[in-house]
Amino acid sequence: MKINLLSGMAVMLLLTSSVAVAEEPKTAVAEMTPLGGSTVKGKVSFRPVAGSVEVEVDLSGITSGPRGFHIHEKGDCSAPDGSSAGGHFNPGGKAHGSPRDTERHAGDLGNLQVDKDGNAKFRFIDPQLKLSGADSIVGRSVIVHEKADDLKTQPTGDAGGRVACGVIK
Ligand SMILES: [Cu+2]
Repeated sequence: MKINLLSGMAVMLLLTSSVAVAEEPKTAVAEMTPLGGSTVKGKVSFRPVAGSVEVEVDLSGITSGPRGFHIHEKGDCSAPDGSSAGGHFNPGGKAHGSPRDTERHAGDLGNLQVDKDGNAKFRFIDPQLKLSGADSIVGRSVIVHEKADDLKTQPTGDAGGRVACGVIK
């Protein structure tokens, strides 16, 4: 009887610790690969910072000017035009907007800041992204678009085609 009780407690401890590990990924990364004829590649990294998520962008091969980028709902970059990634990740059923709006898709990250050499290297804190739980971005994808996101046209921001895709792992 005593042995059964002890082994039961050990099983419970094991279950508790494995659940905790599964729900708290430390960081996540999307390795970005070009779509179609584009040369856009690099990576986008995510790490938890005080209840928010810090996003670090390190991309190259982008035509100059701001370019829309978002988290899309499916972690599938297999289609040559990136359509397999689906629409913007929008677990809250909200309207498209700016990353600074409260009414926005969770995946609305606005525009890449691109330098004259076609590189985008910058970081920012996003208050709506989650790396764990039901609305986690892990297993979804990051998409870079061919045009700027106007931050208002529904539901895409009129950002045009998709020039790079990476699954968030
Ligand atoms: Cu998009």
